Amino acid sequence: MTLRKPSRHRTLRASITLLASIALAAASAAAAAASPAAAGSDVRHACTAPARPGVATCLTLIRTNVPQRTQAQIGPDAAPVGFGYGPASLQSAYSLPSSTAGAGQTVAIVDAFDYPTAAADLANYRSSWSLPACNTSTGAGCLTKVNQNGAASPLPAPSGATGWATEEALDIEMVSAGCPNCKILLVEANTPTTTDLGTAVNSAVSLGAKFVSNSYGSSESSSDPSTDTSFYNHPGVAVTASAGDSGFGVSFPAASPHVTAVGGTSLTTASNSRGWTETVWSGTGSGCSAVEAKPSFQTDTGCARRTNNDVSAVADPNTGVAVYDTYDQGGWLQVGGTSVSSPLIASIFALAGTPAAGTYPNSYPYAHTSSLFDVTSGSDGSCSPAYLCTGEVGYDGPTGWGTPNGTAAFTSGGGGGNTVTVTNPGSQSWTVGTAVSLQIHATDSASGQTLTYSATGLPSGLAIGSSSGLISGTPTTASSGSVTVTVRDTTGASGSATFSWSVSTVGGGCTAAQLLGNPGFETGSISPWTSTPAVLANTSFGVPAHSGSWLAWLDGYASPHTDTVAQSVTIPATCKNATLSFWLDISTNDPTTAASDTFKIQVLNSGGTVLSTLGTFSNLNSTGGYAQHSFPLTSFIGQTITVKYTGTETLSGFDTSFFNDDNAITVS
Ligand SMILES: [Ca+2]
Ligand SMILES: [Ca+2]
Repeated sequence: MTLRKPSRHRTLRASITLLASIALAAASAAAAAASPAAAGSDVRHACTAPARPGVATCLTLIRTNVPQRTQAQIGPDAAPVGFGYGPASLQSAYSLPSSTAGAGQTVAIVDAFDYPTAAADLANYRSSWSLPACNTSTGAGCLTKVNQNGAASPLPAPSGATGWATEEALDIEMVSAGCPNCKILLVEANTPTTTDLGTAVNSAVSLGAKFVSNSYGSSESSSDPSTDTSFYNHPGVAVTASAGDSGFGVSFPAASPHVTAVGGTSLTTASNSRGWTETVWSGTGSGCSAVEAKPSFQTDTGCARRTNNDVSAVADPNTGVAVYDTYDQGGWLQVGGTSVSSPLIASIFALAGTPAAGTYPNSYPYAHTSSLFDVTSGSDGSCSPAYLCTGEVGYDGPTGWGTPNGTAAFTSGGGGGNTVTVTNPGSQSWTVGTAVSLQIHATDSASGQTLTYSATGLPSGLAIGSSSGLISGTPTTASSGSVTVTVRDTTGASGSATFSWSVSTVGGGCTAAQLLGNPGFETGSISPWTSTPAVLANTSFGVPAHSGSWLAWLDGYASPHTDTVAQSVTIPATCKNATLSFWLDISTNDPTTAASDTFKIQVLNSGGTVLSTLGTFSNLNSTGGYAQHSFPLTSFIGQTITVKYTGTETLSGFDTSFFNDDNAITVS
């Protein structure tokens, strides 16, 4: 007998765990080794000085192959053509309520040095794109400039040839594009040191801004956590920061667990219902922080510390935006970099409304993941695990949970986005003194959620495992009532199921027994089970048994395949209780978006007709090890039945193995 199945794929947790543990080192190494700001062809950095310890650089990239034009060359009050996206395109791409929302809100922009022509350039940007002019009675669309201490004077020295004026032009114009009704507070730090920029952030918050954008960064440092505490920890304020323009690697302050880390995409028009499509911009920063703690709302498993990013928006200079800067540029120019996406996201937070006091708005998108456009392709480098640098379904490093689809993902009120579904196990009838084992099953519409189980109305002697969902124990007294199981995810979304549960003192009607033969496959042969070929397996294959060394291994071929294993029993008519239980380990690398591969538990009569499907598990139910499941067979007392497990694999290139062991049909 040939037992080994060399062609079979093995999605084994041992190797996954190993990858996760080396990922941190790999991510840190990659960040450290990231080449200094490779801007690519036809692009140059607006800020000429690169970041160095304690000094940030701005994150704007200027297209050098798009000739700059004065407003006079384009025509008075005319919108520029050929310089990248303007407000209408950005509002369309992200479904923004820009014309109706944002009144009364102030978005602060923190940058270094003075931008002397800021007010005039902004007025020209707004008029050429037909945005309303500054309303001096309401402040809508108006610019206020202050120094890093929040005072109107003295302003810092003009930016000169440092390039920061272009950064400031981009920032205030992106706020205008996203939120034309917002007031804009430009806080100008004396220099781009961490301390000066951080002081400017604190002044912005002191002046009442609930939205603060930071389009700058530097590489991580061991002092970042204390810098974060001093300058970037502002509950009730949406603080955003650019993820960086040097590809895979983490930038500060984007790495702060209190800041919304904003990644970058390539944005192009498309003939789909949205009219737009996005991929990861290859230049965006992302990855696993070397020093910052993981915020509670992040549940990705490939990074033990803060993962960047949270959300994203357009940043690719090749799909960049039009900016007007007459101070150190030639008027209209096309720019990119994550300096585009940070102020844009800050303006969308402003459209969404004032953040709730005491909350960290960077957690909001995690509670509303379905209100973002998921970006699923492209990458910003090489890394492991791949999601830290690769666009994937659901959360990924470069784009976070995705790009804005309206403002819902930027509002407080956790739980609005996810749906938790609890499978109702049906009415339960048990007897005093008989051990109970009932697994509650639940699924979440969002991936990567940790579920917490609780129950009310359980008979005395029983309890539910808060992380396992297994109701176990031994009932101590007769009772009858209803049980409600509630399952909650990390965003606060919850679902519940209510079912009746009776405990009787009536003893068994037949001799207590276990009816299945070879229940744990330890005879080393399949009999008296029947199965499709190559289901009997041994731990020497590298697959796990629940006990002993033998098990049933269904599927795991990474191609469409069906395996079955079945056994017939007769449940004596004199019995009052009959329960099927078994252990199941679901090992999978399928996408977590659909129940692609399934394990079905059915009862058939002796003629082969399905009498009942007791339950179905799928790749979505993988718990990282064996879990016990049980189903009542009370309605089949007195019958000869076949219990049949069917494992069905539907995807090519992804494999799911269903490991089954230690089956039992107990009667009494
Ligand atoms: Ca994604
Ligand atoms: Ca076994």
